Amino acid sequence: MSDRPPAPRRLLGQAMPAVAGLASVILGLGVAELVAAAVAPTAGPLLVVGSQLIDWAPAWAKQVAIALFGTGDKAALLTGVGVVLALVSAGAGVLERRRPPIGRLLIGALGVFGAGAAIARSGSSLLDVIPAAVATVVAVLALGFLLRRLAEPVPARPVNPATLRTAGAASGPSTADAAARLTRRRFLGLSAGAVTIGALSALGGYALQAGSRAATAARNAFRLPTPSVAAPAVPAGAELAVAGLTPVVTPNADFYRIDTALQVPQLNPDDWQLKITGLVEHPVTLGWAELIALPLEESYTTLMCVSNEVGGDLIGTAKWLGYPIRHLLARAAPTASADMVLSRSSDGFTASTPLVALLEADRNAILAIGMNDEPLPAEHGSPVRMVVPGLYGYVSATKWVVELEVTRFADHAAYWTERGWSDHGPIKLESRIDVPRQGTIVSRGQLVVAGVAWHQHTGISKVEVQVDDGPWNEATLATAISVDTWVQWRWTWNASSGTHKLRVRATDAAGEVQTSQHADVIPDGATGYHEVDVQVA
Ligand SMILES: Nc1nc2c(c(=O)[nH]1)N[C@H]1C(S)=C(S)[C@@H](COP(=O)(O)O)O[C@H]1N2
Ligand SMILES: [Mo]
Repeated sequence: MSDRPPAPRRLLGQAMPAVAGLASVILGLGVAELVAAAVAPTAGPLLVVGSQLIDWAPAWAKQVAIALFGTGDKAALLTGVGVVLALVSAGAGVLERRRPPIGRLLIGALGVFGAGAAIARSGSSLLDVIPAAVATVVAVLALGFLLRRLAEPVPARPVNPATLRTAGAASGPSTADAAARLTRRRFLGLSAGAVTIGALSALGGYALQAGSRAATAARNAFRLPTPSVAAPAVPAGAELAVAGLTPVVTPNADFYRIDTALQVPQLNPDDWQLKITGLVEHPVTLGWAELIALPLEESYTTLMCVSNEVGGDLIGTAKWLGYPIRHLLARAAPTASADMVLSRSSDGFTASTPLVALLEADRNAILAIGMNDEPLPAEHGSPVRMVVPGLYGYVSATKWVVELEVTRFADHAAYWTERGWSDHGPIKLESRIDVPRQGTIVSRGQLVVAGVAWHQHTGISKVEVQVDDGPWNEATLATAISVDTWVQWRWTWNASSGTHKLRVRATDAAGEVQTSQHADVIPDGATGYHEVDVQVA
């Protein structure tokens, strides 16, 4: 006779680890939804994986899914993800029981996949990997815990002598059976507990994320209104077509992002309101429906961060769609004593913008709702942000803006001003070399040197390049989109062997020559010449 347990018991022996795998993953995913609600409300692992699969799926697969499931294709996808996940989790339990730590490694692999999906989404931040990481850690620990409970038999309770008499000699298999039953019962109780906690956390987390989901849905459903003033087409000569040179218009996905928001605010446009308060004759309240019905204007503006080092990349250009702030301020009628507008975001950030900069008819200060023909992305301030040509972002470009308080520099300080930065922040004249990159080895002869230069709201008239300590050579300027944008430049260098230093400087349309004086980014922006060292072979 074989000493293998009978078939049903063998099956039970397999089923328990499978239950452990399932219960662990349900607990992990549930807790992750709760964590997501707190740190990254759009990064719950299931939805993230689902939406990435949609993005990654080839077109034919999407066609097949739509043909099979119609408008239920998303639900079918999530069900599919759930079924695959359940099978893998159960498998992980069984494998872990047989060959530890393979099961836990399998769960770890699922976690890496989930984290990868979270970070692959456009506009994602490092915080978005936290839910997947939490799910993985919780599931791995729970699996180890549950399987250990299965491996350690519960000692059978001391036997009641009465039972002993009736049952005869209660030794051998029957005690072992009783112990096994107890062990199983305890294990199943713990697994049920894990599933319950997981399900409740998932429900709670999901409920807490409802606001963010609604905001995302509203943003996705929104179509930008037709501008009443369209931006002129980007001039044919704006793009110099040099490999490695920064494109003149920055795609949203590549646009730098700077803010103090640990978690990107998820505002529902339908609930958005802007209040104009403070030193005004008529306080104004503007709702979303009213804003998008106003005659909106398109314009190209290069936005820049005061923290951009010389040669840095915290700068980008977009086509913005918005409404001139001066018209709204005209409605509010600022009083004569006012000289500043303190804009406030939904998350408490503030920026101090000179009132005149917002009132000037020739400076395109706008409340923007569109960025490069798309509704403003969440991380760039959805649904509404400010864009003011010529001023660093920290004093002008308030994202998720909900209030404009008309006030005086003497009475109020903004977020960064309280932290040592200047209360005024006009952008400084600067230029940058993009090609060749620092430290590259290039070959002798004709070599294209190229980059960008900017002095928003003034424009650039000249760019010059210097090799080592030689003469300044005038570069060819591309056609600027407008004085509010950067401009590309190029210069052809007849490179001779050796190590060389390239240096760039710009002159603006007012005749100011860029200063060579090095200044730190704090308190009001860096200056100095950008230099690149190359080795010519
Ligand atoms: N609400 C809010 N708006 C903000 C900030 C912020 O921290 N919070 N940072 C400002 C700074 S310092 C810059 S440089 C720009 C950057 O805008 P971007 O992230 O869209 O590139 O946003 C500005 N608007
Ligand atoms: Mo900034």
